[in-house]
Amino acid sequence: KLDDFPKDFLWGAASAAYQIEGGYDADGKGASVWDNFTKIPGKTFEGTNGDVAVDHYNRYKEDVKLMADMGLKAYRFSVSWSRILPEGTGEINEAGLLFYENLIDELNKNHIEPVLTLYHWDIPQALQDKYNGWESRQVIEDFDTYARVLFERFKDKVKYWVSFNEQNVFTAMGYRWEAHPPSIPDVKKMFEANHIINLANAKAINSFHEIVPDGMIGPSFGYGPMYAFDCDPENVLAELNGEEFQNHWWLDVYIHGKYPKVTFKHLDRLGIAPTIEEGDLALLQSAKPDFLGVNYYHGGTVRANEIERPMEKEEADLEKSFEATDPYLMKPKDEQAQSPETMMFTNVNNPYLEKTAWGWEIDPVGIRIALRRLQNRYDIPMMITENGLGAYDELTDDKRVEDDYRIEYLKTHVEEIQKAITDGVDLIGYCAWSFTDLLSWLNGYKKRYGFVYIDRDEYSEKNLERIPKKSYYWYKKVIETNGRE
Ligand code: BGP
Repeated sequence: KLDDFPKDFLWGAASAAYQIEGGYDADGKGASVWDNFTKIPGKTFEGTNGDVAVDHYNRYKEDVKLMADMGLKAYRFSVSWSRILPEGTGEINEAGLLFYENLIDELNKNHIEPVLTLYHWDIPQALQDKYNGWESRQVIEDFDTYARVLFERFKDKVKYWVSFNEQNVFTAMGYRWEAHPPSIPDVKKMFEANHIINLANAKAINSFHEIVPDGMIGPSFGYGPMYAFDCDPENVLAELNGEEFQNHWWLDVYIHGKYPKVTFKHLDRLGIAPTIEEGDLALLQSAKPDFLGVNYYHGGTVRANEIERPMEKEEADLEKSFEATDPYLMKPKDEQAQSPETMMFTNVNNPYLEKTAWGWEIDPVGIRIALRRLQNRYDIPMMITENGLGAYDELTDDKRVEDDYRIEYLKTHVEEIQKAITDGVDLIGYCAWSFTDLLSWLNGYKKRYGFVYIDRDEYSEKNLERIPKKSYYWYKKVIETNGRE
């Protein structure tokens, strides 16, 4: 028999500033790196951008009304740094703060718990220009200043805060796969910038505990559990390597303030380990998050690297079939100069799992495995801060979206988290990605995730009408019955 969901479980939905707001230069906002990146020819995704996005900046009241009608208990959104500090530092833009204050007030009025993300990938362009953004230690100070402005302003209105969204993803996309700004393929820089972000995260968490002692803060990590291809001990070892390299490399730092030894040594041998200065480890160890945000989409399956052991034919086929057009799924290329995975593991297809239209594995049991592994290793309260299905939704002539596939996806994941809770996992909430359709970073507007359809496409904003999908009514029921449906 399954345990009930906790009484005050936070049934939520999530979003990010650049993906929904629009108003890219409204009311004194400065440019972020994403405002510019999507306009570089050849870098644009379907030639579209977030200038208008789904116009949440002007329509937030309508959106919150839809959330309230649904009975949503929590709403995760991110603040655009350059709306608050157009130059990244210095002058505060009151109009920017006011936008978020109005949004937060509207949420609170409707008994929807705001979950505020400080950083969802949109560093001010001014700081990128000034000192290459996350590559400079100056950003630690500047990020802290920005975070403190928000802590001070919203300390009585917001209890749950997320520091960084998917640090693992935006550093890899930005410094390896050339898919995000600053689009510099240089793994040494990636590990250096990543270390600086760790320090910025720790410093901001310490400031938070000083200013908002009753609140809760944590990073949201993009976690994918690693599976061994089979029980060949070499492959099990590869799984161990994959789990450490892809996951513990960040999580151990967040929770314990230290880098896992095997990966550090490995990177050191390759000459790409981050530079640890005096005082760094003390800072990392001083900051403990209050919860861990977990973004879960899929895991990964690995086998021993070919260098260690030649592949069987069947495995070679599986490996060959692991080719993806989505850079999120790219595996290290041979020609990639310093591929740090070399000697550690090789990604292969999981023959047991179906995939989405974008090649992402659909693996509901994986969310239970994820929560169990994280509970076991870190023993900290967790919140699922993202989970959802990207699909090509069709609007019928009478304006309905019959997204039964999304219901099926979410339902099976919710069932698995209930099992995880029954197992003993300390889970405080579940935020589906996303509330409305929005801009997918690499896929434009046609990869839809929302409970609410937005009538726009890549090139035309049409009327941006909001149309609740079938899944909207399904989730409303889930919330009403606290997960029983
Ligand atoms: C996560 C991001 C989200 C969101 C989601 C879906 O990595 O934190 O911002 O975009 O993935 O990704 P995509 O839009 O690429 O399908």
